[in-house]
Parts: sequence; structure tokens; C-alpha cells
Amino acid sequence: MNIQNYINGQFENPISKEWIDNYNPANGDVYGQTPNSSKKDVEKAYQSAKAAFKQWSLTTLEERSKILIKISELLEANLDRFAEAESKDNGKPISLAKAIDIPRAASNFRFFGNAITQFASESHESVGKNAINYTLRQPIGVVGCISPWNLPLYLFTWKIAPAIAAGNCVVAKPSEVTPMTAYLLGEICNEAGLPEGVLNIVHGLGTTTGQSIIQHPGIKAISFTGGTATGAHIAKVAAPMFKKLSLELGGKNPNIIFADCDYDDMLKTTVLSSFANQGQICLCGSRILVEASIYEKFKEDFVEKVKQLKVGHPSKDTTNIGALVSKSHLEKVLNYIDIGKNEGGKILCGGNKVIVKNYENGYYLEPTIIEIKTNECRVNQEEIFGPVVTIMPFETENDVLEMANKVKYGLSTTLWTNDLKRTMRMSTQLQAGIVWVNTWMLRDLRTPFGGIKASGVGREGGFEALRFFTEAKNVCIKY
Ligand code: TXE
Repeated sequence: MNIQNYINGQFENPISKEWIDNYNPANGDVYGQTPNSSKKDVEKAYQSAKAAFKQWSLTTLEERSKILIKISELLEANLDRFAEAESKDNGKPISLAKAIDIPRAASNFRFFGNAITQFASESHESVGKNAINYTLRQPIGVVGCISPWNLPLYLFTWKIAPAIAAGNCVVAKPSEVTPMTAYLLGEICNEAGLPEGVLNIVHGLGTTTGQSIIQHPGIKAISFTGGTATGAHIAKVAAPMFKKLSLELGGKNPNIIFADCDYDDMLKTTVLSSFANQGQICLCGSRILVEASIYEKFKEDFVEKVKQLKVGHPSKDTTNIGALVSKSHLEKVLNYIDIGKNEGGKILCGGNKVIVKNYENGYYLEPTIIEIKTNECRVNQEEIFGPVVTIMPFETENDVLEMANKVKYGLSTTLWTNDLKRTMRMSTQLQAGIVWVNTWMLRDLRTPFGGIKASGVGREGGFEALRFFTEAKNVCIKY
């Protein structure tokens, strides 16, 4: 099935006439072609967004809200179709796409459809100066949204929904590795009555289409999720044009386990936080640090549980771990397993490719646990972004705090303990944008979402996202 760009409400082939292959990770087959859009395609999308902006920015909040909620309802009505498409494009188990990816994409539209009706700004009375200040929060204009392949529709809509709710028009690019559900979204937007040009979706490589978006002088803000190196590049290109930037980048998140935690709950959740979505979530707890007194017990129980995970074709109900997203990504992850071995790490389970019967060319990998000797080793410091975790014991709270923070990233942390004072102490000192205590990935869309250090700048979610997608203007009236 061939994919087309969605510009001004129409589906069309790229002006560039260039195409790239779209692979099915479950069997390695090429099953379609995706445009590799050029600067001209991006310009066309930009012009369409620019032309739609005035009217859209003046559309009432009720009307915008109604359209966003309609998109949400249509996504829910098409759950099976979207989940199948996501699973085929990405390699993730269809059960996961049905339970998480597509429902969350629908929630993103519903949430921001509601949030915009509650969004407000401040006023400041300048006492003694006979003046009142109020803040206008105005849409920026045309904004760019660029998203990755790990949670394709989920993260694509996480940006688009607040951008259009706030009154902007969008030029958006999904990952070239997983373009399918973004393509299907265009139809839904038309059906929901989203005016032409409010959302424009251009497909293609980061270095051609993505680059044209970030370089476009008329695109005044970029919301990006993806690799840290790409984020740094975008910041460099965007800075001289003073674009607003929200960058949600990589993570290497500690999962800190104290002996006083609810053990069974921790064990069950740790399997998920390690290997959900084949470990390809920026929030996965890929560095497991365990209090020494329970280390041996945890190691034994964790290995046993992980060995029970079934690697298989994404369409099977019994599959826990599907295929990795691409051949090159599989190779990258396998290379890290070798690095781990060379650094003296001990493979406690996994470590090998899996050949799934009838799908021998698919990109399957065993869930892998590496017992490491030092916090500084590469497999414990660099983002692998696959079904690979490291484990290591710690002695004291101070030790683990230092170990947890000694990494260039700062996205999220999970802390397992029932000690309230320790929770309070540690959550103030952990260097991360998110601290989960006795849970993982429990999301409330109102909360600020994002990281510090090499995990990015800016926050998404709730009113933070609506603030990002608006410019604050102070109006001061003397009376
Ligand atoms: O990401 P890229 P890649 C991490 C993970 C992964 C690594 C590389 O460690 O192994 O990043 O993955 C677009 N101008 N994460 O190479 O390239 C690209 O087309 C504009 C973490 O797949 O950053 C895609 O749409 N855009 C992460 C998007 O950027 C450009 C999720 C992300 O791709 C561009 C994914 C350019 N010059 C990977 N170059 C997370 N934080 O969740 C690329 N793109």
C-alpha cells in the first residue's frame, strides 16, 4: 500500500517523485512505498497551513473542541484498523497497539479538545500605579511537529492535538520508518470536519523532509521527539531563527529497587518497564539498581519471569515481545549486547536473535538481562532502546542516588520503596523530569512531561503544551 502526503485536505504524491520502501518488521518484507518529500513539498504544506491560519485561529474554542473530540471518536471507532496498521508498520504486538497506542492517540485529541476550553491566562493588577496587566495567549502561526517510530500515532498526535487546539496550523512529519497510521489519520481529520490546511502531513526522511521543516523560516516552533543527536542538530539549525523548541529526547532511566518495596508488584511492573514495546520506549527503566540484601533473590525471580516472555509474530495473542522496528535497529541493539559482553557483563538471559517460524526474516530478539560490574560501562550509560536491561546491586541510599544521577540523560526514574521519608528525600534529588514511585508509566495527561540534561528541553502535556504552542503577550492598561 502506497502512502501519500496530506496537504490542504487532499492526498497527493510528492512533487519530488521520490519514494522510500516501507518494511514490515515481522517478516522483513517491503509492503509499500512512502514519499520522500522535498523542500518543495514542505513549502506546499507550509503555504496551505499559512492560508488556513487566520480562519482557524479565529475559530471558537467550542468549535475547535468539537472537531478534536470528533477525531477522537472516529479513532476509537476505527480501533481495529488502526491497531492492525500500527502493528504491521512497527512490529509491536497488536494487543499492545489495541490497548495502548491507538486508545492513547484518541485520548490525546479528546484531552486537548477539552483542555482548550479550560485554558486561561493571568492578569496582574499594578497596585498604586492605576494599571492592570493581562496576558494574551495567542497561537504562534505555522508550527512543525516531528515524531519518532516507537509509539507512532501516540506521539504524533501528542504534538498535533495541542498545536491545533491552541489555534495553530501544522506541518507534521511522522517517522519514515512508521508512516502508516499518520497517513490514515488524514482521512479521519477530513471526516471530522477539520478545515483544509489546518493539518498537513508530509512524509519522508529526516535528512530531506525533516530538514526542510526545521529550516523553513516561516515555521516558528518545532515540537520534536526522537534521538538526542537529532535534537542537538535541530537546536543548532533553529537557534539563529529564534524558533521555539520543545525537544523530547532519549533516556537511560534508573529503576531503583529497595528491599522494603511491595515485592510482587515491583517484579511484575519491572518486567513491563524493562520490555514493553520491545524496550523501545524512552521511559523504559533500562538500568535496574537493586538493594544488595534482595539482589540475589531478585535476580533469580526476574530471570525466571523474563524467560517466560514469548517472542513471536505481532499478530498472535500469545506474543509478549514482537519484532524490533527495523533491521538496522536490530543490528544496533545486537551490537550493544556484544559491547556488554566485551565490557565484562554477564548475560543472565537472552542475548540472541530469535528465528520465528514462517517469519524467518523478521527482526526478533530475545529479552536480554546483562549483569554489570560498574555503573560507568557503556551498556549502562548509553541509550540502547531495545529489549536489553542492565542490573547491578547497591548498598546505601546515597550510593544509589549517585549511581542513578551519574548518566548524561534525565528523563524518568522509577523508585520502589515503602519508606515515605526516603521517597521525599530521593524524589527531590533525582535528576529527572519524572519520578514514579511504586509504579511505572502511570500517565495523567495534565502533568508536565519531559526531561532534563540530554533528555531534552521543554515540557509537553496539559497546559504546558498549550503554553508551548502559544505566545504570551502582556497588555498593560493605565486607568
Ligand atoms: O531517531 P531520529 P532514530 C533514540 C533511540 C534510537 C535513536 C535513533 O536511541 O536508537 O534515537 O533513532 C526525524 N531534521 N530514540 O534514528 O533520527 C526522523 O525522520 C529533522 C529515542 O530513528 O531522531 C524522525 O521523524 N528531522 C526516542 C524523527 O526525527 C529529522 C524515539 C526521529 O528520528 C532529522 C526514537 C533532521 N535532520 C528514537 N533527522 C524517544 N525519545 O522516544 C531525523 N529526523
